[in-house]
Amino acid sequence: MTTNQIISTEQLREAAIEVLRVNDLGTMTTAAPNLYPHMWSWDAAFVAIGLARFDVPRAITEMRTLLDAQWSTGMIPHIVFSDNDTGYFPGFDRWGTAAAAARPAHVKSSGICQPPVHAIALRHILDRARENGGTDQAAAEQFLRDSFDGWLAWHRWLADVRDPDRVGLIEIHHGWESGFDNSPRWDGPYAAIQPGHLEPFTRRDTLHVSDASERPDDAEYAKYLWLVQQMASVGFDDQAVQETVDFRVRDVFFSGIMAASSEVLAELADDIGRPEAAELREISARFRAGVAATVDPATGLARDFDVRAGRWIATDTVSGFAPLVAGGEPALLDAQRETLLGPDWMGFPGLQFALPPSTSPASPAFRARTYWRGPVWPFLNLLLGWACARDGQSELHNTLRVESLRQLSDVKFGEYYEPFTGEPLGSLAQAWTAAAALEWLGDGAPVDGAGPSR
Ligand code: 9WN
Repeated sequence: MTTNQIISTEQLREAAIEVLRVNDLGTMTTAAPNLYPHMWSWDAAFVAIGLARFDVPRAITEMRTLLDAQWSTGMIPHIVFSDNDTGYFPGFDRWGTAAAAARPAHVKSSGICQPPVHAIALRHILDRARENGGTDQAAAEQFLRDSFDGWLAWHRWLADVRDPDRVGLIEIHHGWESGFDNSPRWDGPYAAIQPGHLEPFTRRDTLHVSDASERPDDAEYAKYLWLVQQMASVGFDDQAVQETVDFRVRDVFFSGIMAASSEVLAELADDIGRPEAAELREISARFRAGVAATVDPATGLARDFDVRAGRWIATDTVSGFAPLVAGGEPALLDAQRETLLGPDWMGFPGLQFALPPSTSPASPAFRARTYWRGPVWPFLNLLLGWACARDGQSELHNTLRVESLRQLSDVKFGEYYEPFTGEPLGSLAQAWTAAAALEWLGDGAPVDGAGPSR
C-alpha cells in the first residue's frame, strides 16, 4: 500500500513543471522520457493545458507543432515523430507513411488519429492568457485566429470521413486511435482478426517498463501491426482504408469527446467572430445524440459498436461514461453520475483513491496492473472533472480534484496507477500526468497536505 508523503502544493507544482521540462524537446514535449520519445496528439493537448498554467507561449508552441503535422485531409496524426526514432516501436519507417499522399512532407507522423481534445486545450490556453493579460493574451488570441482553420478542418474531417452515415459516432480503424489501446472494449473486434504475413518486428516498449505484464502482449502487438500494414498497403487513403482494414468500430468515448470539443470550438469561433459556430454546434448536437443513443438500458453505460460484426460492444469500462463527457439530458447525466460514484466505480471497496479505474473491478475483465484493463489513468480524471465543472457539478469536480491530487502527491507522475495499492505503473514522468497535476492545482483552492492514503 502506498503512503504518499505529505508534500506542499508548491512542491507538487515544482515537480510537475520539472517533468514537463525534462520531456521538453524545444517545440514538442515527449509523452514520456523513454517509453514514448515523440509527441502524441491527445497527450499534446493535455500537456498544453498544463503548460498554460506557467508558460502560455510554450503552450501555444505545443499546439502549433501538432497542427503543423496536420494532413491535407484535415486529419491530425496520433504521433508526430521527433528526431529520436530509435527508442519507440513502431517508428516512422515501420508506419509506412513516407508514401502517404496526404502527409505533409516536412513532418514525420503516423497515419491514424486520436480523440479531438484539442479545442478544449485551446480554451484553457485562452483563459489562462486572458487572466495574465498583456503579451500572453495577445499571443493566444492571435494564435487562435491564425490556427482556427486548421482545427475546423480537423473537426470537419472527423464529422465527414469518420461518420459518413451521420449516426453521431466516430469510426476508428485501430485500437490506438481510441487511446484505450488494449481495453476489453476491443477484445471482440481483435479476436476476429487473423494477421496475414507480417514483417518481423522487435518490440521496444517492454524494455522501458519493469514488468512486461503491465503492457499489451505479443499476440496483441501482432494485430496492432497487422492493421498498420493493411493501412500502409493502401497509402493511408481514407476511402481505401475503410474498405480494407480489419478493425472498424464506432468508438463512443471518442465520439463523446467530439461532441464536447465541437461545442468548445463553436464558442471559440464566436469569440473571434468566425461564422462557423452554427455548423460546429450542429456537429456537437449530432455526436451528443449519437452517444446518448448507445446507452445500454440494462447498465446505463454507453457502448461501442463493432461495424464488421454488426454488434454492440457492452463493457464495464470507463468509456461507458462518454455521456458525461459529451454532455446531454440531465436525467441521463444524473444517472451516470450516480453509477460513477457507486460501488462498482469510485466507491468500489478498498480503492486507494476514489477515482474510476479504466475497467470496473467488479468486471471479470478487470486486471489491476495491466494498462487499459484496470489501472487508473490520471489524465482521464482531469477530463471528467472538466466536464463536471462545465455542467455545474462542483461537488463531483471537487472529489475528483482532491482525490487526484492525493494520488499525484507521490510525485512519480505515473502513466497509470494500480487502483488498490496506488502504485504508479507503466512509465514514470509521464508528461500528461504532470500536466494534470498542474491543472488540478490551478483549478481551485489550495489542497495542502494532499498526502497519506485513506
Ligand atoms: C500507442 C502516449 C500514448 C497514449 C495512449 C496510450 C499509449 C501508445 C503505445 O501511449 O499508446 O499510441 O505505444 O502504447 O494508450 O492513450 O496517447 O502516452
